[in-house]
Amino acid sequence: MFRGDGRAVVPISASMAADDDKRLAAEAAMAEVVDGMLVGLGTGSTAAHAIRALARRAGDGLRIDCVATSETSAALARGLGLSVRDFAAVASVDLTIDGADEIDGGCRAIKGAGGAMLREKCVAAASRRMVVIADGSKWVDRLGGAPVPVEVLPFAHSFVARVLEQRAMPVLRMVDKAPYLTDQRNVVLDCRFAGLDPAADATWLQSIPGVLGHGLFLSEVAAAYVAEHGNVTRLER
Ligand code: ABF
Repeated sequence: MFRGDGRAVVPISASMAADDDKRLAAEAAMAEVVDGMLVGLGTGSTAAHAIRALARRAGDGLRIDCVATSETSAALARGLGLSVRDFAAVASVDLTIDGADEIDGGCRAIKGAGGAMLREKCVAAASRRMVVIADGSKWVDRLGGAPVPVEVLPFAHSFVARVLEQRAMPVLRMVDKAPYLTDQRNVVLDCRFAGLDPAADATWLQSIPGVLGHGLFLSEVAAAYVAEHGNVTRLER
């Protein structure tokens, strides 16, 4: 394509635009980071932008400590020079910045496409404030278009799958032709609900023996920074 002045116009691919929006959302959330904070690091590509932004600020003198929601994020953070503490030795976190698969206008989210939802929920629950960062494709009117990831004890996998079939279609997450294993060595059943009732289904999931975690975050998220076509919208709970 050429513009009127004859200069070539290279169309930006949708994925490049989405990644720019992810980076923009991550940068916007940096406004909430204060010197001396213990910061929870999320998991996924959007959270990775936040980790890189935090590392740049730490390099410029920002004094923060971190805890991570996955081994992957811990490795990325340490590789960038951030101090990452063992969450097992931490009672509370000042601010957690994490991604999401879906976020609605009331700051309720579906998370876990990255498989880290159990640790993410523990860190989110321990956080004084938890914010989501996302590109515009994650902002929905109603949760449930995305599957709800459920972390399941391998010992109980078949039993839990049978129970989940009462309300959802559970699919065992696979990678390289083998069951995907979380950092805790559990399996993940991605559950598509025909008509998700977030509150009722979260309670139901938690009641099933063998379910160790799920991706419905209905009360943890205080705010969200959603970037779309270069513009950031801040959602407040
Ligand atoms: C993690 O990041 C998960 O909870 C969520 O599913 C995922 C989103 O990944 P991405 O930012 O790469 O879209 O927080």
